[in-house]
Amino acid sequence: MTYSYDDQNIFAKILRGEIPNKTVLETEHALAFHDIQPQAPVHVLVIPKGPYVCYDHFALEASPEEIVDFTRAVGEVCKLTGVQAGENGDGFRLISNSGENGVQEVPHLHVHVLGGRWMGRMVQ
Ligand code: IU
Repeated sequence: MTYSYDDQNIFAKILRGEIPNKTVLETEHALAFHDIQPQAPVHVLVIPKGPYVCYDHFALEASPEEIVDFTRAVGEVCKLTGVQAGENGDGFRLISNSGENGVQEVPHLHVHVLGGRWMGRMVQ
């Protein structure tokens, strides 16, 4: 499978420092920042620094080091924002819209961390 990465997408520009962001956490392979249109009291986007289009691109082609760093960054963001599910936290929801049917708007992998309110049931 081939993935075509557009380096002019908005998150690529954020990673290059061309557009400001409200950073929550930066690691060797990941950046987390507040979504500009928050859908919940906590709404943070976590992105890998590498040029990965969508979740499957990252999961299938990123190095183990990138995957571990990114996964840990998501966990750290949950703790930093106080929405962790463990340690008596209230919990959160992770979403990664991927591709057309997933209604992905920005073609650089991002995981939404949503919390701070009841998120509702996704499947009835
Ligand atoms: P999606 O999963 O690709 O549909 O989500 C893209 C998100 O990126 C969406 O929640 C936007 O509010 C968010 N976003 C942003 O945080 N900063 C931006 O400059 C742009 C979009 I454009």
